[in-house]
Amino acid sequence: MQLIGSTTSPYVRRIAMWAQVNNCDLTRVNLNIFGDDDRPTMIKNNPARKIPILIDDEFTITDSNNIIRYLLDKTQSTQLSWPQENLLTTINACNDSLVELFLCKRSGFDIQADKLFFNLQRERVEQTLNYLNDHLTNDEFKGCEYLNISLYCLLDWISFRELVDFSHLNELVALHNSYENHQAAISTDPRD
Ligand SMILES: N[C@@H](CCC(=O)N[C@@H](CS)C(=O)NCC(=O)O)C(=O)O
Repeated sequence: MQLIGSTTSPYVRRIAMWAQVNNCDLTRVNLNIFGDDDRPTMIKNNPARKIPILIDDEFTITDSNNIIRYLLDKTQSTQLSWPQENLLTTINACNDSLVELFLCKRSGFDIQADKLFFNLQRERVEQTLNYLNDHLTNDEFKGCEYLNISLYCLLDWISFRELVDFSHLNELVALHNSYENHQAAISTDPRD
């Protein structure tokens, strides 16, 4: 199976890390998705023009939520429960808002400006991080490897891109630190 993505995307990294931990053999195809050379490969495989994309022989699956569902099924692993799906949605909401803000910043906007769009994203990021900090020690969070990996990838991307300060959120800091010597975290580090 091929995982089409980039080395920096937190959505791609969570799939790559989960696959590595679960001995699921994925060949990574890393693209510069905004570059003229690589962009056609992404567009050809996903009309929504986003990564990650998984290719399993003739079958193409887009979106990290669908990809993990497919891989859990294929490896006969337990799917996420509904409460776990809700927690994943919360992680994704935070991640999506940060991606939007990151792209706005790269486009030259002042993302600290008092504008409805920026205010909504900043509010969502702050509140979802608070919520996750309060809930990640719950059994349903702790019991789900994919949730832990997904949140770690978000937090490490926040650190890597210096997006927001979460140093006052002790449980998030503890989770981030807990992956420091984790082999799959090291081998998928976007800084390399
Ligand atoms: N819901 C998607 C989000 C994926 C996503 O936002 N990927 C980013 C990279 S981190 C992307 O491809 N962005 C391209 C764009 O926004 O044009 C998923 O879970 O896979």
